Amino acid sequence: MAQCAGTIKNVGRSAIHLGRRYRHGDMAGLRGALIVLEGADRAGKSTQARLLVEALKERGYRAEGLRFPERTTEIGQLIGSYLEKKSDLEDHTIHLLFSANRWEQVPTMKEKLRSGITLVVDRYAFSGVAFTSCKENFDLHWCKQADVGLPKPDLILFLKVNPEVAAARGGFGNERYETNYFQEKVLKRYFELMEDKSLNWKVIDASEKMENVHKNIKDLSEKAIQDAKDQPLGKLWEEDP
Ligand code: NYM
Ligand code: MG
Repeated sequence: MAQCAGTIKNVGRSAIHLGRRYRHGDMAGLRGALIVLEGADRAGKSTQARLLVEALKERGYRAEGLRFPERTTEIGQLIGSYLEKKSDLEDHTIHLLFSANRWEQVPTMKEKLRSGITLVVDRYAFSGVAFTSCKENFDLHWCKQADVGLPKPDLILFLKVNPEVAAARGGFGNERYETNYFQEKVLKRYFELMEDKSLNWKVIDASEKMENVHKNIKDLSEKAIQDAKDQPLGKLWEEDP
């Protein structure tokens, strides 16, 4: 009898568990959302990405964070050494390595999205294009080509921070590109990329208090998860406007 009661209790519990999982995706074959954070250095991308993953998990979603460049892979180590100025690489070459560093993660990303996991990505192809296209003799069109066909983000959060607030957050590090002059050029490129209305860009005022920025990001992300769950995953820049 005791055993029987126990069984009933367990059945009840797993039904609740299944109900919860069903609501948030994977049991019905519903996919997770691909959410990207972009913005200049010191905009708070990494902090907000971490807070977002934690908040989504707390609310019962399956969510994981990733970042580009992913410096731990072999390609990522070449990139890391370039950014730290320990090595020099020809400009097209490093651009293509940044892109390859994304492509090498694509099978894992697709698998996770398919299984219902929402991915929160700290920088993506938009960083790749915004940074390289600031170099002499590079244009946006060429810079986009290597990333055409990557999984298309369901939401791109652009963290916009005014220069005074960014300055108050501390100085730049010593990596390549970490100068005011370069970053200002990068921002202009981001704004050009944001004109592409086939992508779901949202500009976030990241000069506000961390908690307010977080709430804003969390609300937009939950909506994106709901909207994406029964839509096929798109391909980035396949139909170039
Ligand atoms: N960066 C990042 C690029 O130039 N191209 C890319 O494709 C990506 C993903 O690397 N200054 C630049 C932007 C950053 C630097 O990024 C390292 P982080 O988020 O500081 O690790
Ligand atoms: Mg940095």
